[in-house]
Amino acid sequence: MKLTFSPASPFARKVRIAAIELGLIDQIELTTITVAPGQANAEYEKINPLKKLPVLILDSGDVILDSYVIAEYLDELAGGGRLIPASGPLKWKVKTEHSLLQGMLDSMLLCRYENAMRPESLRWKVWSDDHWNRVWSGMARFDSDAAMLSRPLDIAQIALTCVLGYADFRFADRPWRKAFPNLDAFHQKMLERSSVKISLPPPA
Ligand SMILES: N[C@@H](CCC(=O)N[C@@H](CS)C(=O)NCC(=O)O)C(=O)O
Repeated sequence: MKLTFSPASPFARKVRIAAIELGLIDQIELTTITVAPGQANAEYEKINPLKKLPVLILDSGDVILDSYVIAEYLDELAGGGRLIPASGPLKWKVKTEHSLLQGMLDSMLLCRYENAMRPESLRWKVWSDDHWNRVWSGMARFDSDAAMLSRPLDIAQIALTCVLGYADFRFADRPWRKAFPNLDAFHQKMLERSSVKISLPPPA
């Protein structure tokens, strides 16, 4: 299998951590590609018309996207119910938390594209501030969720780790550790896992 990948992508990092935790990383070749808004990549658009990474390309040639669906596929390959509970109330809790975290990552990426890539004269600060506020509110919600922060590892915790890692990587001036000490402790604990440590984004 091949995974389209960038070391800076929090979505690709989520899949990489999941694959390591599931013992499947040796079956996956990481293929580094560059995608960015405003830049054509005709070859890659044939694989994913959305021109986003990651996608998982199976040996059969079939393509799986997006990052959550890839994680779900890998979880099933590893026996099922490992990072995504197979059934019951916890399944829906984890999936809902993951959706919230996915939205937070989307908002962070929009802020990044708006503030780093869009021509300065065209930037819409009210809009990017609104997206950052969604991220901050999401962090506050998880900071007060002791049960979520202390459960056995699942895909929502991996996604939260990727949110916090991306905040450090691209928004180093936002003091999330000071505002959310429980998230800080959670992040420290996650960093004890080699999957989390080796997948940290490169120095910005
Ligand atoms: N919902 C997608 C989001 C993926 C995504 O936004 N990836 C970013 C990289 S971190 C990307 O490919 N951006 C390129 C673009 O939007 O042009 C997933 O979970 O895989």
